[in-house]
Amino acid sequence: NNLIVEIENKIALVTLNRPQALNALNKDLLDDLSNFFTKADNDDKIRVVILTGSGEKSFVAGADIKEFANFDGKQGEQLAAKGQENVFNKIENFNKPVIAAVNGFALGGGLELAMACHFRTASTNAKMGLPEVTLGVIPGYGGTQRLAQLVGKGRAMELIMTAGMIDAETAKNYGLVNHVVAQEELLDFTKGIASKIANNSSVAIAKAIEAINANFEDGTNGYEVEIKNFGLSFGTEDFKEGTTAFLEKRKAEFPGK
Ligand code: DAK
Repeated sequence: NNLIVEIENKIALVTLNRPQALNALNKDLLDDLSNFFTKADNDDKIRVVILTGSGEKSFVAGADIKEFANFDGKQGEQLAAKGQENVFNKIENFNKPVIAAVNGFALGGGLELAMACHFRTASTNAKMGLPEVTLGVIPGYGGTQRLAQLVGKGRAMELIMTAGMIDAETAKNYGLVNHVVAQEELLDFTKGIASKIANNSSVAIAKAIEAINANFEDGTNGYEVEIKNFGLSFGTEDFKEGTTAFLEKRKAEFPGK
């Protein structure tokens, strides 16, 4: 019940569903997310994933404070490593596009989850921030890294140090979200983007995700990954279909192979 998954037209709408705690991330919800992505990887019915929060108030209001309040240093470090590997990095490196539809508060671990997605849309009421230092901790699910990548080092420093919250328009100006729309339009708007993506070559998209992410990996030359993946694209059925359809002046029907 922590996760509601609805699949339609090759788009999986995944709703984080703990409304009593503003969808805060507890262990069960993180496990469910991890399991969902493991299964979705091999599910041909899914080409794009949209993550959103239940209710009208919150995407995810952070990690569940009740749960982590009693952790010690060792547990904190282990759980950060496990969470980053099983959920946040898994989403970032997922070979199908993952879009966060930020429908309200995205705080702490909630903003970290949205930032692990490939890009973000937001409703006008959305509020984003990393308030960890008000609790005496720092972001532990990749927030110090991804916020600086997305908005620049100076803005990330200020947001994390002040624990400030920014509204959706500011987030768009910062490049943290790509689009801001009215709340009642958010899901349809985001599904519209997802269906454009779903009509394109899923094989090519997977290779593009890998190449774009390579720029942010230590010790990896993104240009080399691009060259390799560019070459690999030529052997695919999607490439044959895409180029043939263009030459035959018809819309491509990609097999996704
Ligand atoms: N955890 C648990 N419960 C939460 C919660 C959270 N993060 N956020 C909200 N809730 C609960 C509230 O306690 C309240 O429950 P009841 O009292 O009704 O039982 C219910 O949701 C409704 O919230 P409010 O009554 O507070 O609603 P308001 O509209 O008045 O305020 C708010 C909305 C979002 C401004 C407020 O709820 C708020 O400030 N929430 C906490 C925001 C926050 O500080 N989040 C945590 C950031 S730190 C880790 C890795 C990462 C992290 C931790 C550990 N490890 C690897 C171990 C990350 C840490 C963070 O995310």
